[in-house]
Amino acid sequence: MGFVKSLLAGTGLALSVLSLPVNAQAQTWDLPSAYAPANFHTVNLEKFAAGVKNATGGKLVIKVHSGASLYKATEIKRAVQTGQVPIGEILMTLLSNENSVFAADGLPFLANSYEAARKLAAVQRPQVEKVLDAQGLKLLFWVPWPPQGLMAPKEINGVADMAGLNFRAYDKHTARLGELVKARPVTIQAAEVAQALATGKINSLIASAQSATDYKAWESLKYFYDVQAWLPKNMVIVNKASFNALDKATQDALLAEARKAEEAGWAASRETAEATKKILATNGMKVQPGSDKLVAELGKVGQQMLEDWLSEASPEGKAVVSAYRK
Ligand code: PCA
Repeated sequence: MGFVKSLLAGTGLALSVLSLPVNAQAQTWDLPSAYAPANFHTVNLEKFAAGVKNATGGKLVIKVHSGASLYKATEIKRAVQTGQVPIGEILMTLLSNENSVFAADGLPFLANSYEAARKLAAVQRPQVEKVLDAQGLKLLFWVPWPPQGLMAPKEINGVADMAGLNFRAYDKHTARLGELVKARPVTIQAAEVAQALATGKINSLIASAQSATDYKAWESLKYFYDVQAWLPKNMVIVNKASFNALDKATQDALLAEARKAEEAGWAASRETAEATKKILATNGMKVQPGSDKLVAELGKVGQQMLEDWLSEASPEGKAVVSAYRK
């Protein structure tokens, strides 16, 4: 190229005349995410990125920025929507203020197994796609977290035992749950939880065994109750303008890889649920199912939350729950 450049230097011709058409140029897309590098969601994103690179012959390269290193968990949606980044991963329930349809999978005990989560996802998808579309966004794929369990520093035999605990919440639902059990909810996103546990700012939380592993919860908490309360989803969204700017072959490759990542992600979630519970136990946590009393009482709290949520839910949110119940 140096020779060509020096030839051109004398002619006044711009070098860009010789470069490839825009569509054929390689593009790099930054993908912000909020969870730890070893978290199965992040691992799945890396595989998705590798698949896209491979399928497009390197024309589209996705660079994953995990651990909220590029944007905070709560900022990723806006960053994608405003085109600061073309693509991102976000815990969907964090968007409940925009439309309650985003939080239907964060309701305790509405859908609390992988089978139920699949059924909920199937009815939630068209409604979520509709809302995202109106915002200039497109859902590429979504993957559930493993079932949510309760972690505490002491034995919890019923919700009364949760009263007064410094309870970490990650969204509106978990904050409400904390209130209803008379704990002291404080909302903290994943990247800051390990420190909040270490300093005692929080001493209880509801999250997956995967997250408990990311947080090394065993360093301060002894009990993990596998109450399997719900399976919230992370979704990968793309800015529609960025997507539309891709050539057709690249779009198709991206969508095909997204479908693969969704399948692989659901399978990985199931495996991770079991594997990470073992990690907790190996590190000394008491991993056990919740007592019948605890599960029944949490179920009651969930029932109340569902009723409250339905009374204010958006039409899309209501449609999801009624379709799910059919
Ligand atoms: N972990 C995420 C949300 C759901 C989960 O299992 C968190 O701790 O923020």
